[in-house]
Amino acid sequence: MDRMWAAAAVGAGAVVSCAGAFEASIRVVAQRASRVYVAPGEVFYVEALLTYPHLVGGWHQFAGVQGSIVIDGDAGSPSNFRCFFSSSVLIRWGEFVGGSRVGLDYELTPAFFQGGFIPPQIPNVNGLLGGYDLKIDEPGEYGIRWEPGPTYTSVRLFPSVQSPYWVDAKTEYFGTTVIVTPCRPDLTTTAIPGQAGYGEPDGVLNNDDFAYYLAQFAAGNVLVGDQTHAAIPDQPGYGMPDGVLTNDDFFFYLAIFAAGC
Ligand SMILES: [Ca+2]
Repeated sequence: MDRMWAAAAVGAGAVVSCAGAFEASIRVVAQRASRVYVAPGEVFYVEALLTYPHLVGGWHQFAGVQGSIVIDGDAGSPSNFRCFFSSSVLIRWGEFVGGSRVGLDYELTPAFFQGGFIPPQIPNVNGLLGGYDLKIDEPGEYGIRWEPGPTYTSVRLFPSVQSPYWVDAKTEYFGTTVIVTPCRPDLTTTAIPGQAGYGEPDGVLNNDDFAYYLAQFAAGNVLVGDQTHAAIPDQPGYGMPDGVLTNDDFFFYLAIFAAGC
């Protein structure tokens, strides 16, 4: 066994001194993004992606994962569940509860260790834990996140499929936000901060919405101001927030405001 593994194993909470080697993340995205706007009933694609350092030389050949893709209020109706890894004795896919996928369970039975991912042979690769199409009819803002399972509160890394040793990786979780709206430029009820309905859409598009956007944009509020990646329709990323606030966002909002609902 590799010396780093000898120092770090086994499932006993041993101190890990090799920074980075035992870190992992699980990221849930919608339409590949951490924030997305959709119309009521519009189908969008949800994925949960696993990342961990797949180091050349025999470490981390296997990752154990357990958990669920959970949506606020279990909203929506899903279809077309798929997984990069084919279904096998290693993988139990769980069930849908509304739009949530509950019990997405990658667990080997009946061997002496549990776990379930053999990554492609590429360093630091993203592995698709699971993905599916989802549609939500009710307007609102919905968080979608990974919820670790009862047994594995983090990603477990194994040096090989057969190994009885493992390390609980330091695992980061990232979620996504889906904004379901029948009228995207409708952002607020009033333009006056502190009044009821400030920052809450009311189904009416008027100058208050424009004033509200302008104020949020000027204040550098990325969560409202960031609306698009590209400036030109038909360019990749048009209408897709990218986490960066630029003048393109302002001109995009201007365009959708002028187009009306
Ligand atoms: Ca409004």
